[in-house]
Amino acid sequence: MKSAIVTGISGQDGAYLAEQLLAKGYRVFGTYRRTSSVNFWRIEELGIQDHPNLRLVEYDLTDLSTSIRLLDQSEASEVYNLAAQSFVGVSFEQPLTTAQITGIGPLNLLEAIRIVNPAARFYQASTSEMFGKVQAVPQNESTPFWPRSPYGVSKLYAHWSTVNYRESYGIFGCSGILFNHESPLRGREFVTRKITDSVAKIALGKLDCLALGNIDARRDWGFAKEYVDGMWRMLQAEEPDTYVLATNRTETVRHFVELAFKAADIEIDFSGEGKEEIGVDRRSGRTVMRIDPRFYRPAEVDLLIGDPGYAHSKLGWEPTTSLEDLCAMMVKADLRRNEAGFSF
Ligand code: NDP
Ligand code: GDR
Repeated sequence: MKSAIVTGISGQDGAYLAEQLLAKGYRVFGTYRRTSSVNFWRIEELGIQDHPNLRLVEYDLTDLSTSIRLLDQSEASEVYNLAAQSFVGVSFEQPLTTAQITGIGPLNLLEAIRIVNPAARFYQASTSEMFGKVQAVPQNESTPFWPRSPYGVSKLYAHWSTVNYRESYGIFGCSGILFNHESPLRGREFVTRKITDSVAKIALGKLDCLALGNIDARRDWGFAKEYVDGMWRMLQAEEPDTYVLATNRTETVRHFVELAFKAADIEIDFSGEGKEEIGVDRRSGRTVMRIDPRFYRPAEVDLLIGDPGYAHSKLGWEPTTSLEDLCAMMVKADLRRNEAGFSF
């Protein structure tokens, strides 16, 4: 039986990846952080928390000795590093913590692999945020980087560390440059889930209005379940490499707002401009969306659109879920949760 380490199993991608690896017959060592109230709602929602081949391990990415023990005790042949301080907005408030976890953290795992088992294959969760102020449209594996946040800068350090361990020590290190991917398991601080959860609450009469920041930002949004399959494919390839995973379609946050309300059977009209813009429910005339400047960022990534052609040709990877279906799936899940009286 193959063993794999998945760091960050309490997060969106960690939960989906663990589910897929377990279904493929892997023994999975899923890591979580010790906090005062550990929350496993995602793996509970997927129904894998008591799977006999799943072992939950307490772990912090910033700790080298734990990384070494993890590699040693798990005897893992594949290591998926999904753990990170992953929220771009917070990285402006906590740049040093973000650098320590998201930037230097992966180096602990790379060192542990070098020391304990150099044959282990490594996946690093890199990001389209590394393109930041984009230098080409669409972005692919050879587009120059220009990160626009402490998060993006930190991820770039981890990306180059992965490439460097590949070139220096022959470690099978893959960097997946993944564009935004969403799902009903997305954290509520990220814009898509914030929108679908708020829309569900508005539709159920539990909230009056959704407050957002820059709704002109454009993102390339895909379905998380398909992206974690791409991570696995990268580690099964003959050679380690860097790959972009994306849908090659970009839309504004405003468009996602419109789709989400539509999925809850609410038609909205936008009026006003910039920070005065509002969204009005056509039927009731009520304002259901407004701008709150607190959600603006010191520097914005205006436009992301990725070209997944290389991953398609090398790995046979292809996204299939449309943004409309993804958004409807998320709204449906949030309506169900809010009707039942809980929502994580
Ligand atoms: P989440 O924020 O949902 O999950 C992040 C995970 O990292 C959580 O399990 C979190 O644990 C854990 N974590 C945070 N700090 C530490 C630490 N110091 N030690 C160990 N674990 C830690 O992110 P996603 O699942 O959405 O993303 C997975 C990875 O992919 C991240 O690295 C993210 O930056 C990257 N990425 C994500 C994209 C996306 O669109 N989703 C796109 C491109 C890259 P806890 O629950 O305790 O906070
Ligand atoms: P992002 O995702 O920064 O792209 O990082 P997020 O959903 O946070 O923001 C997307 C865009 O929406 C704009 N926005 C808002 N964002 C949030 N969170 N809240 C708001 O109220 C709001 N209003 C407008 C943002 O300014 C931004 O332009 C995600 C994370 O998963 C990263 O870990 C990952 O690396 C990248 O995607 C790819």
